[in-house]
Amino acid sequence: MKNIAPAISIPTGLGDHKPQNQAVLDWVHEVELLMAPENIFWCDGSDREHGFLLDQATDQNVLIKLNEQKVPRSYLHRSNPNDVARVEQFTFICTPTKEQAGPTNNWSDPGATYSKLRGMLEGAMRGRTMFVIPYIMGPPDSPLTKVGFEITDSIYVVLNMRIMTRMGEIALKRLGHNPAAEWNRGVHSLLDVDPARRFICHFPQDNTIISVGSGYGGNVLLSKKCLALRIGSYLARKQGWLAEHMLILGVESPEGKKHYVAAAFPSACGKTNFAMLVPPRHFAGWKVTTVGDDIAWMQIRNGRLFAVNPENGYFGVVPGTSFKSNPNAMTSIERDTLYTNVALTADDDVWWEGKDGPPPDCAVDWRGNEWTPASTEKAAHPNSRFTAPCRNNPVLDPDFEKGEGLPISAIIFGGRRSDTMPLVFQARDWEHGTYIGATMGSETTAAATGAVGQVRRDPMAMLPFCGYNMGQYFQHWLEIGPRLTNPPLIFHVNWFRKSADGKFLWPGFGENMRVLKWILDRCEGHGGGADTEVGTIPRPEDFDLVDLDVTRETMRALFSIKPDEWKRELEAQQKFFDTLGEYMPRPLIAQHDKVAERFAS
Ligand code: OXD
Ligand code: MN
Repeated sequence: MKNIAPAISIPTGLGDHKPQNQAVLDWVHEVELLMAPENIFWCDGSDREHGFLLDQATDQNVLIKLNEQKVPRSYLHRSNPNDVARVEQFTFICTPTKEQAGPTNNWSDPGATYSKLRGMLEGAMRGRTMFVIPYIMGPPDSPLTKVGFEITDSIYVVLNMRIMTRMGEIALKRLGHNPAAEWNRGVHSLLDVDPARRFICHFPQDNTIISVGSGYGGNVLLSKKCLALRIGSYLARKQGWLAEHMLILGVESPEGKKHYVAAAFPSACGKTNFAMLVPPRHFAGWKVTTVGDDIAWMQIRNGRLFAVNPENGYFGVVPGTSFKSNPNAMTSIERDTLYTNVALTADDDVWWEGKDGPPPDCAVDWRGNEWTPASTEKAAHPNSRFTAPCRNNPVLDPDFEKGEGLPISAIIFGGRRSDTMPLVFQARDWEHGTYIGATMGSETTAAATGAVGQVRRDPMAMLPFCGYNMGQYFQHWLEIGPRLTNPPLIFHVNWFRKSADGKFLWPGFGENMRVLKWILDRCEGHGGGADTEVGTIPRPEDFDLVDLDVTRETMRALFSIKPDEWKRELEAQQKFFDTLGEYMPRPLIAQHDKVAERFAS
């Protein structure tokens, strides 16, 4: 069988940057003995190393160099067509007992799983180069920052990790010599990219991740979903902080008053767009800045929640991204970007469905086949991605790297719901807000394999990412509340409600500023609202519609709370709570019952 990741030959002076920490050296040696690579490349994160690896990746056809004039320093990668999204069915939490992983996770026994994976990894890197990537998650000087090492045989992973994390020397410095220091062990091998031998396994008690058989970012950039969320959430509970699937944005009024907001939406539901929002003309003088677009780590300081973005890059969904929908993302990806599974034009530019302007007359689609506008297939895969550095974002928050984090005034939960959920409503308090997050539902998207468009419970957008029992995760949230003397206010939004004829009722994108403005008014104590069965909604006079082409009737539809829809919603919530059995915290059941009572009375 053809080796899909042939070894590179390593020039002197590169690939030899070992740490001083004996625990890391011992672990790498152990993995080397198991996987028998041809050689080992210790990454240092330098520019010289970067240039060398890019040359190797293009020589091996892992990357295609794009037009230097149109997209400088950028490349296209085509994945194996069987490997285009996260695989939740093959993702495991390997805790000592099944209960510790809880019913929302796939569980497998740690001992048996280590043996199975060891069998698969034995000799897996024969004829390949084993890359060792040291990295940190979090700003360089933050108390929340974590060190990780990822071993991989994929040069594509190395080049992505260089964008997504702070990689190389900086991690060795942070780790130091202490062999007992906390650090994450990540092992990844492409094996033969066979879905039958694809497993993403987490061992929270050992701070270890083993991922095999995939090259897709969400499965193999172990810093992201695996460390920052699954292992991260486990560590967060143990250590008293929060690891969440949330964007973080800053919003500043024309008078210079600034707030930070964190928002949890499921995968491919617009976190990147919201984090880079451009306020419409009516909001001249308002500024929205991005701290993060996917993950928030939050700690309590002086009774407030402070958030950092542990990442250093964006791994975003490409289709639909345009100067109209997200100009800041477009600027972020016009250079220094790795594209995965988009189309290639005749002049070596990239194209995707939803990009500005007309489609090209002909292109090569994401599978490498000829494509024209008459083709029935999509040119770009619906989950095609960009990997781009945060520093490319023209609205990157100036305090993006502030180690202590940024104070969070509001937390927003939101799903993709064609019906039931109003445009926005506010929770009464932290406990009610925790209930709203815990009962979030959303229609599934192409970010994970499986059917698209089906409503499923996705509590706090963490269903695929919580590294332990979801009931205990809810309890952890409940316990954070009383520790906050100045808690963020909690809201729920839904940009995706549709009319009876299937059209979106709300324009979304920049116009979401109007919802954000009401949220800020509430945070500052001067926004009005009306109490409903589910929470507080803005009254017509509380919500700024000036210069917006949305009728009062549409607004009524956007805010309508229909008892028959809510009956179904409450039943679905109850059914989900039931699955958590004895781990389901009583206060959240009581919150559910209170809403049900309000509809009954
Ligand atoms: C992501 C995801 O890639 O949530 O961020 O799938
Ligand atoms: Mn995500």
